[in-house]
Amino acid sequence: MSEVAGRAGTAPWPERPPRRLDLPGGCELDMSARPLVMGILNVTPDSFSDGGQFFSASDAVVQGRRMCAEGADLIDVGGESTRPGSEPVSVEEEKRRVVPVIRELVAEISIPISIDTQKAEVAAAGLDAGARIINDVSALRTDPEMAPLAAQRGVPVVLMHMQGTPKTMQRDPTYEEVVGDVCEWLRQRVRFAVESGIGENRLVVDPGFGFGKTLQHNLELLRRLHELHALGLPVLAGTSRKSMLGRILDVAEGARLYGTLATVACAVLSGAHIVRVHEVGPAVQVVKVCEAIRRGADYRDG
Ligand code: 7PJ
Repeated sequence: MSEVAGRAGTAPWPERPPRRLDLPGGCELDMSARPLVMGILNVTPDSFSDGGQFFSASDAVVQGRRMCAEGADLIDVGGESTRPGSEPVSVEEEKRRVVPVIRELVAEISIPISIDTQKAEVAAAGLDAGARIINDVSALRTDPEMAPLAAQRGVPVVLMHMQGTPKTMQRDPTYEEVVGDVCEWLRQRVRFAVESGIGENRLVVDPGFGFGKTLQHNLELLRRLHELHALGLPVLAGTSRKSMLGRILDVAEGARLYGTLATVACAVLSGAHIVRVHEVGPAVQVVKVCEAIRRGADYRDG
């Protein structure tokens, strides 16, 4: 039986096309060996699910260090909550939260840091502090200076789908056909990014779980995540602790780890290139095991 166990290629899951992302300074992120794990580091008093927990800069740095030790491939630092109904934060306040954390982490760890913001001035400060990727949940729509900034600095951008705005998005999300609509919307944002001078080798697409979507929309996107491969870019999936899990499990945000891991497994088998999670260690294990199942006995990490 052992020769059978070693044979890959008969799995029912879609292939994950190999993708690479060019970082500034001639580095690249390779997503062919296995999907990458992005750790979420929210430096906010009111963020989605770890509200207040990592609000002080030194606590955030400790958490970032821990994520790195647990095997994170990237860390996403954000200073403004985008939870449904949340209020915006000033540029100054957002910079004050994220810049010291990024600066300190960059001095200590070598994995790339992304700055999660919709504001070009905050992104610029984050890049000056050493971040190497922009994660903009508005897909370059909120701030007209964001696309020129990314183009000029030569940094990758995560383009995330959202219907509506964080304040209004969960009121009545409607789609003709959610996967097709999200794909088409992302295709247009990719075109805009490329026309703005951001190379295709510097773009990531993300269906934006929970951003203007019902539970059914989220589940459909997760089941059919591989259809986003048609865009020809790496696909990022962020489901960690989100309310879709609360709807299924009826548990609080802090008790959604197992549910999150089920979505991570599904995302990986559906072809995600990057998973964005709060709990890095458990997600790294899930990613490695899912990848080994897909590939067979020839799987080697790294
Ligand atoms: C996402 C995000 C996501 C990307 C947030 C939270 C909620 N960025 N920022 N994708 N979600 N790219 O931290 O869970 O799904 S905010």
